[in-house]
Amino acid sequence: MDLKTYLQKKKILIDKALEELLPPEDEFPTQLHKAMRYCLMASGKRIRPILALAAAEAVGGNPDTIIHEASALELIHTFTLIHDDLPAMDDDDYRRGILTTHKVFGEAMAILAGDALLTEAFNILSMGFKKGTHQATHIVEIIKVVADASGSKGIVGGQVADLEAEGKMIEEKAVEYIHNHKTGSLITASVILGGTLAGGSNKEIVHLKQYGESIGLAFQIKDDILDITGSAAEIGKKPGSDENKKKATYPSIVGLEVAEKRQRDLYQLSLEALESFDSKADHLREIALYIIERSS
Ligand code: GRG
Repeated sequence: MDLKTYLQKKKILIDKALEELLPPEDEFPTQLHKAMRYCLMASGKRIRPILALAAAEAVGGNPDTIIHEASALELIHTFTLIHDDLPAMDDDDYRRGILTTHKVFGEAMAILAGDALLTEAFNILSMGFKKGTHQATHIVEIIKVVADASGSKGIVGGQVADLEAEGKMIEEKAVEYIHNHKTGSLITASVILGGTLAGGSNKEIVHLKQYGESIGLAFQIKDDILDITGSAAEIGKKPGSDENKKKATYPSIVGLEVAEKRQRDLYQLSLEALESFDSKADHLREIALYIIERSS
């Protein structure tokens, strides 16, 4: 199966799980449930859940057994998008090709929909114990990994550094901190989650973490590049917004050419991290290439 088909098939599985996991729109409080579904069910690549499934495969596990936990990652990711777009943060009007959640439902409801997605994600992560689908130790481990990736030393820390860097000329190391935290941490957590739930060894998890860190940084560098080179149809929002907001991005600090070289180097590093894995890790290898070559 080529990667395009693989990504499409996995996206269908994740979309189906998300549909089942979220409260229906007509359940009270209906405005909240509508707002939670609005951005979540819009077209997203679902790359974080797919990475979790591919990591489960890489350690010889059955990805079908971790669909719910993988989908929880998409709830967290969507929550960060909704809050990132708020007037108090990046103040964006479009996301995933549609108006942002606060533009449609108002700011208060967008904040609350994000809050509810985040808390529901941890609820879903804990469910495997009650259902008896996963070992309690694995569930506790992944909850810690995802909580660490989300908090002040993860996404929130990266977002704060990102907001503080607006309009400033900062060092490459500082942009790397922003990218590794606001974006890389959840991507790394995704592969650790998949590997852990599928019973990967400590050594395998260490290598998956290295892989995640490389592709996580590469993913945000590509995001920066697409904001310059992509079209609105491809990226689902207005291009050039980083420059307009004077965001500290990789290309703005080191130039487009160096940024492109850096992501190719990170791709190589991600392959090296997977050297001890056999062909079961091929989807992870192919996804790493997709990350630096994608156009959306
Ligand atoms: C996690 C507690 C907690 C708070 C969040 C708002 C915030 C704090 C952080 C913002 C983080 C953020 C939005 C980072 C950008 C990540 C990124 C590259 C988004 C685009 O991801 P894609 O390309 O988008 O995977 P799709 O739409 O395909 O899912």
